[in-house]
Amino acid sequence: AREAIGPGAFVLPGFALPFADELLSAVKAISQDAPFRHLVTPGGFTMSVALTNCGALGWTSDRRGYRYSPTDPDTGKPWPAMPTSFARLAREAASAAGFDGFAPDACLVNRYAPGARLSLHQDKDEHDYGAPIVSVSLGMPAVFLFGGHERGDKAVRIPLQHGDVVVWGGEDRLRYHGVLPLKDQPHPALGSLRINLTFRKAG
Ligand code: MD5
Ligand code: FE
Repeated sequence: AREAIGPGAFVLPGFALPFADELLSAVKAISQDAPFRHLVTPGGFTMSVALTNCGALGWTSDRRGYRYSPTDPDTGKPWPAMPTSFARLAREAASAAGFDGFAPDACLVNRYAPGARLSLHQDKDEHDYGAPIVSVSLGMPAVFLFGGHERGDKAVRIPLQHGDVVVWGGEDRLRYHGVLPLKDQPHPALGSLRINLTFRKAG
């Protein structure tokens, strides 16, 4: 099933469910190599969401700005490789939403504890806005905010469950979006956590 939430934005309910256990064990291995951390924004705020990455490029932030980096600034090592199962799932989801040939080079792994939130923002640090973004939700449910092209545009609330996949591209690629503060609704697979994988073509 595929539900349009914009001209180039689609929810694929449960698309990742068959792969959820495999995805979560891979996330555990990734975070042993590249631990989750709370990044500081250029404005000096510490993010409530904890982040790590896998793939050739990883997103990072500090007082100097936001950027993609081939290495983990905490360890100086390359980010863990993107598991082939991740890249395959992202490509298949993109294709199911009408974007063929998606080849992500970055996977951001966001970890939410109860109360963590992501305020409205645009994803603008990638080179090529022609490629879509694929997002996979695991663990606790969340409410995703899907806004417009201006920060003040009205945002619609989209509930996301364990296993749901969202794909954004085309004219929806640069819409403002965010995540409401997470409620504590423990999930059998992950307890009081939510993990979100976002696949991008960053380079
Ligand atoms: C999350 N993550 O649930 C969200 C969902 C992020 C981020 O926003 O930047 O890590 S991914 C949502 C997304 C990505 C790109 C474009 C749009 C939404 N959009 O146009 O709405 O952790
Ligand atoms: Fe984002």
